[in-house]
Amino acid sequence: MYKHEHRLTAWHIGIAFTFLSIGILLGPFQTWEHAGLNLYPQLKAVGIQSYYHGLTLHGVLNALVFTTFFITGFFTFTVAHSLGRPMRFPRYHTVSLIVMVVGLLITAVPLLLNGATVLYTFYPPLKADPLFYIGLTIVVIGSWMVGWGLLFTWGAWRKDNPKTQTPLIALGSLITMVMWQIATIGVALEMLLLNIPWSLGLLPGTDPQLARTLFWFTGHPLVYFWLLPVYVSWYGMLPKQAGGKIFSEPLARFAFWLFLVLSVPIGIHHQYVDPGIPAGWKALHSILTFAVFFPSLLTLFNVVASLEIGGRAAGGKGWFGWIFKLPWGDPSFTAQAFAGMLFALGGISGLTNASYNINLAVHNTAWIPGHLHLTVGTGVAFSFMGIAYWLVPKLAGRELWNRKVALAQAWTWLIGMALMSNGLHILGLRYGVPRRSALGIAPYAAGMTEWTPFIIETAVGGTILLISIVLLYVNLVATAWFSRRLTTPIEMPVAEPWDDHPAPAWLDQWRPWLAGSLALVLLSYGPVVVYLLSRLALTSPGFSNLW
Ligand code: CU1
Repeated sequence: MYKHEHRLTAWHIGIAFTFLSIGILLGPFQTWEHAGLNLYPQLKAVGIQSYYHGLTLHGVLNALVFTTFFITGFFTFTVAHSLGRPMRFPRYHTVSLIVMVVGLLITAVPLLLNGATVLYTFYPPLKADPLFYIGLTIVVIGSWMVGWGLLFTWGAWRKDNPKTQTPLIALGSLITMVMWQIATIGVALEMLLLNIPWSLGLLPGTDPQLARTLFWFTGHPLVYFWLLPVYVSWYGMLPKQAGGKIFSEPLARFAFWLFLVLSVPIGIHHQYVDPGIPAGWKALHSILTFAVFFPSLLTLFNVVASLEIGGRAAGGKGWFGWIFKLPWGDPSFTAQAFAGMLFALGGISGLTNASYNINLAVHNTAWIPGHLHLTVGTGVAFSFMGIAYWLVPKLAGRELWNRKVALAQAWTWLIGMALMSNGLHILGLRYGVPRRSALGIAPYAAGMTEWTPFIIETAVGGTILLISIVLLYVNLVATAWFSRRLTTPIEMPVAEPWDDHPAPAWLDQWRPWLAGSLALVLLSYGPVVVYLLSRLALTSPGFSNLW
């Protein structure tokens, strides 16, 4: 059953982890550089030309390539299994995968050759080779195609099941892909109207303010594109893995719909210090950002309550005793539970970032990478690793190679990331240490002895994370090719609702939520984009490879 879907998922996820291996291994070198151990001259032997070249590969491969390929693969799996039917157009999904791979290969050429050292946000006036922008655009188009294919499949299912409520796992997956369609309008416009013609020499210059605004139109909901697949797992699968049930399934559905409505119209919280955006719009996006914290709190409450059901079913007593009864010997559960714990802290630092005035203290400081390593680097990536601990064995038809190695990987990620992000948060908040920078060679960093303990903490964390990365890859490679064949097949874990109150009908209707989403996008961005277009100035030259 689902042979084609499983093969597609295996390719998506295999490509995701392959490219992640390059990006993730470059991370620890940055922390060592800050601590005075500059290995970038040695990295030239493998083609990494500079700190910034390595930093760009780290960001693009981890945050853009790994996430996108993992998500499209994971959702091909979840939608097929949750709806209980194969893809409506199987060959079309092969074509979508090929489109994504072609885009990735086009992106990879300038990226690996130091022709696109513009970091993963590719802020103009930093200017990359046109192939970088063209390739990334094609990857996004391929991801749209996957999303359309999933919707076609759902449409066929709906026709056969007109009265049935869409299963939660399929619904969460589909809402994520629809949100992604809306979210990527911004970066599509940035690429097609500004970056691509500009890098081809067809425009006299670019307008960085407009480009950045279009980027963050996509750049903020991008974090929900990363996160919602994790929520699909935390709501739909993790309670089952913990022996529990979903505390409130209707509440889970409600949270997904709220994310559809609130993910996009808040991107300007990344632009509080941009001079070209009127203050009132910054305030509106700030308020809406606090609104999107609401479904995150619902999720925290609902997921923890669902796990508590499992802990109590296993005999856990008292306020906290149930926690110890959770399946801490299962690496898939443990990685995702740890990811959730660190992610909660990342949510709190996210509230700090979202606060208009407090943001000024941490903007462009090391606090920000501290925050994003707790969110995308842990809440998301660590959860994807946890999912891989059951999904890769399932797809390979082999047992997880070594459960203890996987548990050691989870513990080292927890400890390494706690140290590294703590160091970065303090460096940014207390000392204003800038983000993105090669601190080891920065003249202003010389003699800053107060920074030293936290820079060392960061480097120790980075080194522990390196150990974790090695443990992860040894296990995944061994599981995929060398481990023992499965004797009993692995099924996708599907959590049942705790009580059998069905979700109300308004939680299974697309129209009101889509209308709300589009209305808020128009309200929050329409006037800003019109304002920026009325002042369009294609005057900025491009800067490339200054390092
Ligand atoms: Cu954001």
